Amino acid sequence: MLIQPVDYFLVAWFILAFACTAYVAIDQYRNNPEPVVMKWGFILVTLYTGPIGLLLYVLADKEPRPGEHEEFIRPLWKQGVGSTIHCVAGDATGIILAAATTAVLGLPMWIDLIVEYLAGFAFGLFIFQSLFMQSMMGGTYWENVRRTFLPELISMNFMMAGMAPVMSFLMMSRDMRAMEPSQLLFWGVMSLGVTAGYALAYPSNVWMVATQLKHGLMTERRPGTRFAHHAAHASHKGRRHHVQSDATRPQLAAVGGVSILALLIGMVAPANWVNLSLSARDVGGVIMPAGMIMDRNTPAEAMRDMAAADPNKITAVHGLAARGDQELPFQMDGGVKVFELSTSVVRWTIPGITVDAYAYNGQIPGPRIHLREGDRVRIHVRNGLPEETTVHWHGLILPNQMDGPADITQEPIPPGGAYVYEFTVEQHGTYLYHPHANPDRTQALGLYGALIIDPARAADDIRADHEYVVQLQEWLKRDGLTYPAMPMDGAHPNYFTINGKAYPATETVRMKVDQTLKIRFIGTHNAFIHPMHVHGGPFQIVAVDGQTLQPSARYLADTVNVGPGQRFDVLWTARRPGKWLVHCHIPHHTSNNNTETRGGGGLMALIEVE
Ligand SMILES: [Cu+2]
Repeated sequence: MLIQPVDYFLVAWFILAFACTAYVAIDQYRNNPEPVVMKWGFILVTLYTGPIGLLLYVLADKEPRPGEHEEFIRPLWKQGVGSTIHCVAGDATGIILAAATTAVLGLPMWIDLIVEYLAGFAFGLFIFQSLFMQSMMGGTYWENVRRTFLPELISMNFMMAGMAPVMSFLMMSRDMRAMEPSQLLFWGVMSLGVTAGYALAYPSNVWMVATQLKHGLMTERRPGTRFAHHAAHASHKGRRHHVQSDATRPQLAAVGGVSILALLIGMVAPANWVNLSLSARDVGGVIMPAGMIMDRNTPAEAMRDMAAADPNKITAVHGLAARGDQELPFQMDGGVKVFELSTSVVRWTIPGITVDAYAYNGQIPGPRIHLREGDRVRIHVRNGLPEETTVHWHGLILPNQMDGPADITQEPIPPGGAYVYEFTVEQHGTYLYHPHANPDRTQALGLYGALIIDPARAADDIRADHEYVVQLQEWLKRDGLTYPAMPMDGAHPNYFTINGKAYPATETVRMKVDQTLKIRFIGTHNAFIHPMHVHGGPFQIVAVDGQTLQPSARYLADTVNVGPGQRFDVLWTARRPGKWLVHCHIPHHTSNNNTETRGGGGLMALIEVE
């Protein structure tokens, strides 16, 4: 699926590459007196490098006018082009086939590189070089394998020295779809790698042609073919002759030695920066947030943890009108309240932007579970996420196996799996539920909801004329993708929501002078302590973490620090008419990606008092 700008570029690039390849193929066979092996060399290299291959063909090999091919291809730089072409055609084909195979097999990147080198070398030596040399110099196939071993080694070393770092850095960079042969990005990296390999191998090929270790382009005018009658005009009739190279041993040792050095640097140096022990299967084509610190020790699990929610897994799209925190209906089963919760990936409007979120019952926040002290409840949880989950009932006294911590009190619920939680509600007050399987990622992507428990005794109820549940969340939306926001480099949030909406889309509480409002602040978010502030005079803090404070312990304040997992029930009285703000006092959290709309953004809502 096309989910990043580079994807559109790659589609255009490959269309162009196929068009260039078609042109080179047709022109080579129709109009150009090259031997077959060389024709195929240009066709393959054009397939891998698109317009660059076409350029090389037209400038160095395409016969400009009938009968001029022999003269046209004679300059050393063109012979160098041809020599590099038939090296790269074989080497790159071997490397690309090996890369696709090792990716599918799930081998680590460093083994990939070694297999690719061997495959590229074998392909180049046994197919392109030897066949080419045989067609040019005659002799047996194995004589030519022996004769071409050293030139092939030098050329392949430089080729891989250019291609290996391109593959290592780009495959193990932010967008790891580059490791998946099923993705266009993989083929884009291969194309860029072949181009880099060609550029690095070219100078050594020019030298090898100059010293007659290799030959580059040729003209083949077989009698009976359409090119034959031009042969008479050509001043140079073919080059089928055996030449002894004039390269000296010290020269060969120096060039060979430098090629080996370049190869080692190209293969090994990237390991200083990227983790070459990972395989395509380990990282699964995930995309990392920009600016995230990834080093040579970053494990695949850490990458998967920080990766963007996969837009391909979205099952529903919700517009601005959709609201979360809807009270969850239940069915009675012999005195047990039975609830249904299911997780899935949805696209949710904040607004202004959408986030690709993990949701309970398709809502952000998840549906409100409204219970009564003494209730027996059963909650069926179905997991529609592409990863494991569990549910933790934050703050509740319940049997240990109902508590939710994955791998501690229960097996995590696998994708497609289910689990049943059942317990008796012994408390009352403001609570929350959230996943306890990798909450670092899954809660940050939207899995949380309010648990509101009414007291059994009316005397325990602290009533107000209006009630407002405030669930906080931090989001990181960048490059069209939603990453789980985390308090770490590259993962800091840039959007903030109250009940799944950022100001000015947050709801407005409407009340009259002298009426009271009970705000239940819930720390459903993961990273920050949000100092939640109400304008228009102080509120009274009446309950903390679901525990009602004794009247003597209640106190007035106008700002309360709401950390992850904390709850504060506060009573606020409308003293004066007007528009009074509820907002976080970290001003960055009242902006939407550093912009303000109608006086703010993010963690901000209005109380309108008449
Ligand atoms: Cu804040």
